[in-house]
Amino acid sequence: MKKYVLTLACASALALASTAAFAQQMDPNMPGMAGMQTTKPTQAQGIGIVKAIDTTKGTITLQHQAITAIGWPAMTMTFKVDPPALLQKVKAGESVRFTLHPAGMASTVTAISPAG
Ligand SMILES: [Cu+2]
Repeated sequence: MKKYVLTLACASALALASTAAFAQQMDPNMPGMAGMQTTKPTQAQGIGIVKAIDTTKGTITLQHQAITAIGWPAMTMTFKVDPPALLQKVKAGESVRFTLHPAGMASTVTAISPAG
């Protein structure tokens, strides 16, 4: 009698374990799986100093601080500005806050204003 109960308990433990393993391996729609995907931010905020403005090309050269949201170190680089009219709002030598649409070296400044 006692042996029968033990065997039964063992069998259900095995059944439970294999069901759990199956669910983990086979269900890609589990909430846990979706949460593991990292989403890239579509915009990031930066702070920097205007080094140069080119209204003909519609570009701005910024010596920007690190932008941790997208893993960028501090550096000086030239950005396309969209819309180009944003270039009227700032001057070379000025400290600015800006919004970036991150796309590596093709990143675009989509908003900019004097940091004051
Ligand atoms: Cu940069």
